[in-house]
Amino acid sequence: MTTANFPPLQNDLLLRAARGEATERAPVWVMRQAGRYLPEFRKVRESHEFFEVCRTPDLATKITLQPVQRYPRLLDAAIIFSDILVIPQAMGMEVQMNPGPYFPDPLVTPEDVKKLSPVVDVQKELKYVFNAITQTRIELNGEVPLIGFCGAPWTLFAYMIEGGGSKTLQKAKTWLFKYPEESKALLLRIADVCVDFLVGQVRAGAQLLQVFDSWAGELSPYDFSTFSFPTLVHISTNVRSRLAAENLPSVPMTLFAKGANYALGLLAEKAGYDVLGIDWCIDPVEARRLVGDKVALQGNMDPSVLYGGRDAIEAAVKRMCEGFHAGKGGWIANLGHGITPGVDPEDLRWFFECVHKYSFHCVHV
Ligand code: 1CP
Repeated sequence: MTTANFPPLQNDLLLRAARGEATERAPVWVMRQAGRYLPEFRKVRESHEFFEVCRTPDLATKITLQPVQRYPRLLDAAIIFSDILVIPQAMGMEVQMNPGPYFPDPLVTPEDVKKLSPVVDVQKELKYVFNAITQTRIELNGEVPLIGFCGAPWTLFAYMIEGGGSKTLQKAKTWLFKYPEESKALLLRIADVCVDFLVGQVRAGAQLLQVFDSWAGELSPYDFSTFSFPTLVHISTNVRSRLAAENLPSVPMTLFAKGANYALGLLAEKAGYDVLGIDWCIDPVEARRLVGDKVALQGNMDPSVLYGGRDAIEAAVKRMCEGFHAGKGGWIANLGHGITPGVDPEDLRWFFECVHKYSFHCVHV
């Protein structure tokens, strides 16, 4: 099966909004939509380890499709079930999930970079993701587009050095400030793997690509522009040129630099992405003012509103729709970060219904 003979796409709202085009309503999906809040997800996880699911295309496909099947005609995208940490694994590091990410042997000093594989054959190491994407794309049968993704170099660098999640990122920041040149070299090395991985995902059937820089907000504006931003540009530039050179579809690209609202102007102007994801710490009107009409926006309801009941959800969605509609440019409705465990799946359904109801006049011409 090649990209050319996948089943035809029946719902292109996401792709049109990502390109800044007019849409009859805002497309909607949520980050981590195939996750622990879903009983059918937890059921699969009872008998399969997290990375086993990622590495088994039948299971990854099944889980990717769960929210699409639960919310027919309400959801406008699927995102392949995987994790950002498959890149450190492909680079030769061991990563466990118990229940958060844990690296038994993190990078402590720049000497440890020698422990990484000198050359990463992404096509081989991450073939299981490519196979899952192709299988999912076939089984989706064109119902909604499929999103591929990777972690941004700064966020992956932080995990590889911290050895897991961290509140302060003390170890990763020690690297930045004590070994800036070695840090930049490692960040670029990760960025090159990201490029191969994203291009491979399009080759396998991904129709939009999202880069997650979940820890961008931990950096000062200066450090973000010094350490993270150049790698994000490296990724967008090289992915686009490689897609063109290989005659692959020129899919839209989204950057979610969580917490980097201070950098929205710079990102819209110079990062080379079609869509910028935003968290809930910035008002949509202000975000649109900062980015102008250069990019589409994605976001941004606080995921915790989903714990607040139907009235709270409806009021927040209405406000969000009004905010994003106030300006020109495409908008993809989403949460401002991943959906959290414990949300009632029926409350998420209500979120989708409210987006459909309040964004119906989302026409920017
Ligand atoms: O046991 C489980 O099932 C754990 C929960 C879980 C899930 C559902 C993890 C562990 N990863 C995932 C899937 C996942 N991760 C997806 C799948 C597609 C989707 O439905 O959205 C995606 C896109 C990710 C991306 C990811 N993983 C990010 C970036 C987005 C974000 O939330 O900021 C990050 C930071 C990770 C690392 C990670 N993986 C899992 C957890 C619990 C974490 C975060 C841990 C931490 O706080 O440091």
